[in-house]
Amino acid sequence: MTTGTPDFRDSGLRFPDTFIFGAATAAYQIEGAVHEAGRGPSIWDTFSHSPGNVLGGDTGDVADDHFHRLEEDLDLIASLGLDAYRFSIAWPRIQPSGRGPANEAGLEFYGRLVDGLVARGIKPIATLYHWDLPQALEDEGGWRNRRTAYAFADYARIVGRALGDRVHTWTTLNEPWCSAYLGYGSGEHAPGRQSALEAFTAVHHLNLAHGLGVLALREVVPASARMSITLNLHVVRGEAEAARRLDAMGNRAFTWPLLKGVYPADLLADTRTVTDWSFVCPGDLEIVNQPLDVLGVNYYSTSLVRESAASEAQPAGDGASAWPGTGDIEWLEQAGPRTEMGWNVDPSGLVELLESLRDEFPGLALMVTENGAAYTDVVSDNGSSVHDYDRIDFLRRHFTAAHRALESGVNLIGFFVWSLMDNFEWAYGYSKRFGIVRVDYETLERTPKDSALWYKDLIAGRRIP
Ligand code: IFM
Repeated sequence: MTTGTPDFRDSGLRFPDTFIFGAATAAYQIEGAVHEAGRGPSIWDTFSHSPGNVLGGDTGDVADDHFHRLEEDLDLIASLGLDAYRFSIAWPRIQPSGRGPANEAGLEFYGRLVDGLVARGIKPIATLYHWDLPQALEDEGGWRNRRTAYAFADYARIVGRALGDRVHTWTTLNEPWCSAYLGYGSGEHAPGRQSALEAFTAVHHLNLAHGLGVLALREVVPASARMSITLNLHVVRGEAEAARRLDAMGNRAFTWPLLKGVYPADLLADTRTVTDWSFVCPGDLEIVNQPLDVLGVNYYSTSLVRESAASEAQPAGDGASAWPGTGDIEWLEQAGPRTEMGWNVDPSGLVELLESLRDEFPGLALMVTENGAAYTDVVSDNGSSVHDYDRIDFLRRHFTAAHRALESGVNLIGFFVWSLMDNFEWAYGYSKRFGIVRVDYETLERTPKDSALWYKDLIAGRRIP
């Protein structure tokens, strides 16, 4: 039964003692030290250093300098009382050119991170791929090339062998939608390619990499280790046919092969002028369809769409689009409030998404692996405090939404705030701050914002303050 205020601004709601409260980051967004300890170049190094790709010419060269501030950051994580910390491992730190033997210095860094978490009683949740593909693999075709999926499995095996006894949950990929459609469709993300065919090819090779990665991990990690993938699923509302098409391309292109072992027939039909999906080889879908212990869900906002009467259907051929072949679909302006990203704030979308996953995949454990917001911080005169009321309000509403999902029988086991600290927000560079901890990019000093203190309170009491 759903209770509480209609605007999701509840307080006092209690979460189960076993609920996992965490915060998340990703390697390229925080680590810096891109030329150190044997790390090879990634597609994001190349992309961010190519003029015009990232706002202000920002790069991840220094980022939050987390690589050099590991101990300080571990203490920061512990000071907030987090149950778990979700981080990603940079593939080019482990295999500088994407293949071959492990770079011991890279493994040593993540070993220290994992040990530091365990020593502080914090569960390590490791993502193997959060977009920083070794450039050498992109030079061989990147996710257009099936061999990249096999290289990913080798990489997963190396990392699993080194850290498998201490990592609580393994996430193969973060948001493969972004890797495929923004990386190869619209070109807004690295490697900046713009082709519908390449985007769909990348979708499948990422799905394949997930399956091969899980199989490789299972060879080397203890049976108790949990396997997952994180998807940014789209809550698409509005006209049914337009919503169906976007749901097929954005959501079911991943959930169905991963969880049912098939690509949706409507997706194959919708995209037939671009591809016959013959890059899906016999046996692939059995590999992709591995049992999952938990599905990670990243949620930020909703979309409202309708088919446009005005424009002719855009041929689903090549051209820059994150949603290839959907030029006839209009994305409608939605009611506010909005975050600094321009995304609408709608916690009801999170409930809707979690409930729809509960209904489609009964029993599957779910974890919100990212939720949070970019806002402009109000820093006190002496810099010692940061008042981010908007972010607290955003988080309150989304924790309330998560609680409502729990009440309605969703098997939701955890919630991770994006992000632990301000960081490199991809094509927006450092212009958007998602952190609950402020990073001063001049001094690299960290200051917990009011939202961090609010979250600490929440975790300590297992209830929304
Ligand atoms: O910063 C990103 C993160 O890397 C992936 N999910 C969305 C976040 C905010 O845009």
